[in-house]
Amino acid sequence: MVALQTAAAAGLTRVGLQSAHAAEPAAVDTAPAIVIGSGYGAAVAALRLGQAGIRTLVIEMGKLWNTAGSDGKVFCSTAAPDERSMWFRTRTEAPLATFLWLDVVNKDIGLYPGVLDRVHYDNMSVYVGRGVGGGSLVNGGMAVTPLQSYFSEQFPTVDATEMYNTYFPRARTMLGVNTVDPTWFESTEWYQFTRTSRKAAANAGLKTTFVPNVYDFAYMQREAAGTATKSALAAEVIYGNNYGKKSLDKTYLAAALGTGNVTIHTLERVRAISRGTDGTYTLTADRIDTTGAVVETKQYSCTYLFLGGGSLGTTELLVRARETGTLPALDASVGTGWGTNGNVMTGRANHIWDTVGANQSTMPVMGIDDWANTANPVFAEIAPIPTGLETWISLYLAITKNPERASFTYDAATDSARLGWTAAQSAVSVSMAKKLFDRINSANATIYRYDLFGNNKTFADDFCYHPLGGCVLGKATDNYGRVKGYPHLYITDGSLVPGSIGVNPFVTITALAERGMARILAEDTAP
Ligand code: FAE
Repeated sequence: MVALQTAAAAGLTRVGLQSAHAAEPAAVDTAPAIVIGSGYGAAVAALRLGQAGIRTLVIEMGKLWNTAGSDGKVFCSTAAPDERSMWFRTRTEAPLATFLWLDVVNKDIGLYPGVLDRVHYDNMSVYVGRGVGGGSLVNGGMAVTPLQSYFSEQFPTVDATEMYNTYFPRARTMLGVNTVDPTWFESTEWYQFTRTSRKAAANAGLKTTFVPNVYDFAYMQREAAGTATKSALAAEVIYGNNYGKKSLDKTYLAAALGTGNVTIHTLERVRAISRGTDGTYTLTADRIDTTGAVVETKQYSCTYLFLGGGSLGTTELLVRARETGTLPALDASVGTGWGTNGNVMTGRANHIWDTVGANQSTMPVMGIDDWANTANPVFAEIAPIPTGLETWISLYLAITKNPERASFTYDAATDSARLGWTAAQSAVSVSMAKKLFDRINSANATIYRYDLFGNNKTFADDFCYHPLGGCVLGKATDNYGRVKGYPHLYITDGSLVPGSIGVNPFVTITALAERGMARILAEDTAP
């Protein structure tokens, strides 16, 4: 952590123990191991490689988020977004398009490598984090372990007992998972919105459950008491949290740098991967400045290459490598098995007496758990709308058991991956979510909100927070993430998860990466 802060203060784009001490560190073009990306899967890889004494270079396309802007804050809030909010945009693209049909949510901003990206494909756009820590910088921190039975359904070749006894607990400990104090939850104004949604669900005979989080709830209680600077209680979340949240830069990545073997290069986007006749991998990466201009094209080489660019990033790199012939032997399943985790967002209008409170914590702590309903399995996170005003809105991010999957194909004209997701595939998620929320509306005599998602839509069916798959475990890779056809090439991120996991996914991604790294370090890197 010290290394992260020192390096950021010096304005460096290379972060590590060595670089923290030197103004102009020597270029590291060759490393035994390279990790692409710095989200969950990448961070696990970096730490475990560093601990194994293997010199490792992490290449991240986003910024290191540790330097305060002119307002004294590293990140901006959802209430006042500026250029730090979004990845090279001139206007924010928040999940809620409008409020009361008014265009008051989104704001014009300057072009900058901001922390949240919304990647647009036909019929689906995907929110992802950009920066050292990947999605952990922008997400809601919900740290949910999936039902063992559904995990086994999705990963039939993985030893679930070992996952639940060893790797899930290891991931939760490392991530700093904790739970809200139930007594405080029942009394605080900051979770009135959750209690109102719980009551509406209970009226429909639906079960709710507390969900753990990586936001430090002791810190949040101090925020509420006025003794700590507010973050979750100051509308900070999707554009980053200045305090309280244990994002990866404070957990896995800080520990990785602490090994002394890991260096992070930022604002460098890997675009090509090839393999030499000696079996080493060569990468081409574009280094950008904060205007987005490519200021240098760099070559790297390594013996062990770990892909942690996330479902979109890793899959695009491999689809491009296969189709342009730089890694021609990649399996035909690379690019397939992609899904949205059944994501769909919706809002309900409560009665005037069912207030949700002007003050809302940005960290969700409860879900409506109807996953056991085999006719229509849904797990719906009770989400905040932290506007500082009473809105009477109950917002939800539903995770449905949508079986639809799509594939990525390589588009030579744009040198990028295209996603073949259709509107009909989103309609499957909507129909499942609608059954659940129709039940809640009918039990409470309430209706949907029409003013939030544009075009009078009641369900946001065109974006997701949980991109999963593209390089599915056991298909594109062996049972541990080793890429088929290419020795010493590994995947550690959400692209391994086959499109659905039934809950918010980062604990699963982290635990699977822990499992893969344990096996790979034991078997593949011995001298
Ligand atoms: P990810 O965290 O996306 O990291 C990939 C990293 O690689 C990023 O930093 C990229 O910038 C970088 N990268 C990609 N391509 C390249 C390249 N070519 N060269 C260099 N760098 C590259 O991957 N999940 C939960 O479990 N609980 C939640 O409460 C939750 N809330 C969410 C809220 C929002 C708004 C969003 C967007 C997501 C949320 N998620 C949540 C999803 C979660 O953050 C996501 O599943 C994980 O971050 C995925 O982890 P990966 O390691 O796959």
